[in-house]
Amino acid sequence: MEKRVTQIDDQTLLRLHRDMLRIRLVEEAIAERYGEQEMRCPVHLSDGQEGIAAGACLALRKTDKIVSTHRSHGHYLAKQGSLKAMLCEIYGRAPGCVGGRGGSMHLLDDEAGVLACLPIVGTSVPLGVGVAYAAKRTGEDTVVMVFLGDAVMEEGVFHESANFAALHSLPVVFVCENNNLSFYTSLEVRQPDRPMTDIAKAHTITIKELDGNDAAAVFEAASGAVTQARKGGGPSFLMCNTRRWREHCGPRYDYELGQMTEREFEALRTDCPVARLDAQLRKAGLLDDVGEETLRAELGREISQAFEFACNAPFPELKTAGDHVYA
Ligand SMILES: Cc1ncc(C[n+]2csc(CCOP(=O)(O)OP(=O)(O)O)c2C)c(N)n1
Repeated sequence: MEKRVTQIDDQTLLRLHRDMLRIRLVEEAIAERYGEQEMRCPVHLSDGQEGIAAGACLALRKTDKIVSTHRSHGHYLAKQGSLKAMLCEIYGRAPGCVGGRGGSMHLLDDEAGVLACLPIVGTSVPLGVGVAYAAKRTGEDTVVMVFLGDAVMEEGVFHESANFAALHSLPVVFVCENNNLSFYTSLEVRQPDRPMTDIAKAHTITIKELDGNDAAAVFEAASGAVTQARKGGGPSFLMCNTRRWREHCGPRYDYELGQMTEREFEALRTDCPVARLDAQLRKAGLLDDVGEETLRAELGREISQAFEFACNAPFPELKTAGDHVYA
């Protein structure tokens, strides 16, 4: 068996691979069934970005908390949110994690530490910082991980919150998924001559820029940031570079919309976080064809059962339509 370079133990590498593959298969199944028109909410899929969700969340304890964005499925699943509750939510069914009223962009799972997923760009940041502030004031041993897209750096609330987190040395880890795009506008157009790490540096936060398609690297960086936060060392900002494969919102691939050529898309796909770790595990003798088939079959069973559960679950009762409405 060949020796690996990474310091991460074998079980952790296998777990990272499993978590990424699970996210990929769930989202592929969503994309495949989306055209049936039974899921009536918008979906922002994250194929190509799974390394960040899996690597960052694995650095957390169950009691730690995350706040996510509109592109949230990967974070929710990596933090062990319930798959059945997530699919019921996307199908608008009563056992959904917010009773079938919120859809894909409003997932939460208290028990797993998924506090909220929020569709308004930038709002994951003040919410997470507020929770970290509360944890610090009450002496609770909790680290809060805040996921944000690169477009959030262009919202004033990021800067106010990051400044506050630094001033109060809060136990928070900002994980920026830099997929280079806000809808279809690239960073080169939005922020010419202004590297985002420089923007974050202004808040005197510990900063690390890394390859988001390397789940092991994300895990290592996130573990360091979480340890620092837990010890009272204050916030970190991890800028994880990646690319999304599908359209901004919906099941199609970007080349199908003419946003890139098929050739460019194929080039993007050669840097797949799942395939990368897969190859590494095989090289190290930790995974082979049989192992991979067994894993895919096991995940496939779990996923089809969860879809079946969601598709057969009841819709919320009409008489509850006014519940939780404060107006
Ligand atoms: C405050 C606000 N402005 C605009 C939008 C519309 N909007 C939805 S997603 C999005 C782009 C977000 O880009 P980014 O945060 O980088 O995440 P990505 O979609 O690339 O994962 C925008 C502008 C919004 N939801 N909220």
